[in-house]
Amino acid sequence: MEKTEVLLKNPVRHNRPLLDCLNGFAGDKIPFWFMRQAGRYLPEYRAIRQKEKNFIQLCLNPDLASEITLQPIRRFDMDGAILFSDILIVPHVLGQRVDFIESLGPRLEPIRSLQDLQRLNLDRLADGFNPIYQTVKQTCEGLANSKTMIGFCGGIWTVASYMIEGQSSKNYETIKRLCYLDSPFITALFTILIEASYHYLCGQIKAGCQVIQIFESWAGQMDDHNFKNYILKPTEILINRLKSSHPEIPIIWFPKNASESYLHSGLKLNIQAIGLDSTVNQATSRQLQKDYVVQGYLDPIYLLIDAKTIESATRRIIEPLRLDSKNNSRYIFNLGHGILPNSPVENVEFLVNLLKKL
Ligand code: 1CP
Repeated sequence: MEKTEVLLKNPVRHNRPLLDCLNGFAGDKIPFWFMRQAGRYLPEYRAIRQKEKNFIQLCLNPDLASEITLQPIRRFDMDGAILFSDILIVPHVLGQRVDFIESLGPRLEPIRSLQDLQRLNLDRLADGFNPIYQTVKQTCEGLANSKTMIGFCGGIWTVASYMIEGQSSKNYETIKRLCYLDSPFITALFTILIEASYHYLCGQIKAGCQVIQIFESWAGQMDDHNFKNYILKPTEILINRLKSSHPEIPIIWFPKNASESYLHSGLKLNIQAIGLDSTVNQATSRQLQKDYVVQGYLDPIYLLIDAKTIESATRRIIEPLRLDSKNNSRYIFNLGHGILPNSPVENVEFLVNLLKKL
């Protein structure tokens, strides 16, 4: 049994390989799960989606959402189940209008001024998130003892970018302008989002989540100065609050396309693991592994190709990471981003069988 310095204070072995790895206990297999492991590539997901066409309503339906969370586990037996929900549930519950439009993605009524912030209301959180907590409870009831229940929220910057831009953005013009001008509106919006995300994560933990992942999907957008001020700082506040109330819960932070900026920032977040995207270079991933468990980072495009190509790419990623420089197991396999909807199920199955053998 190996212990490492990223350990939480008094870690306990739970015989859940994913959770144990995050707590510094070695196992004989590489734990794995996939971002967007529940979703449109699965026929059983598409069948449920036919019944509930409104994506937000789907996320707020505990029977359907817990069923969807469990679908990939039943089929592939991953080590972690990630709550089926979305990062944009937070603005929805705060009172912003959010619609998911088929083939277009999310559309939000933009919030861009202090006055617009009056449309948001923190009092709605207690009731608004309840169906999601119920989903967590129901999912945990259906999970084997060896599995780890993963809760999540979006990073403050990433969620704010959708709230301000109103949709997926090409160049983040509006939010960047506001940040570069040090707008008091940004400070006020971030304060609300930190508060809402903190309460949301605490509720997920109370309902049964054992690990939290923070998805900072649009982290790779800023220069060093702004990365520090507008991405790292709000993340640090959220993480420190969560750590002071829930020191035992490991946190995985996924700063997409920004692990190098993080490495060179001089700041260290109180996290146990860092999620790596597909562009990270091997030297960076090895360097980060000195301080954290690393998770990642097969490019999901490989799953669109064939078994032979998947196998060689997977082995290439795993080999340098499966043991760190001190021979400890500090590695969780994942993709570098979410599974794509057109991934053939048999390719996912091939990857899973390969991972179970390695
Ligand atoms: O059925 C459908 O058409 C909906 C597709 C879908 C799904 C399955 C969306 C819309 N969200 C989700 C689920 C989801 N989203 C999960 C569930 C758990 C899992 O299996 O992993 C999680 C964790 C998310 C998180 C999420 N939503 C992120 C962060 C991770 C990432 O992919 O970078 C982001 C950026 C979103 C926004 C979002 N949700 C959905 C869409 C189409 C988008 C926009 C993506 C973009 O801007 O490009």
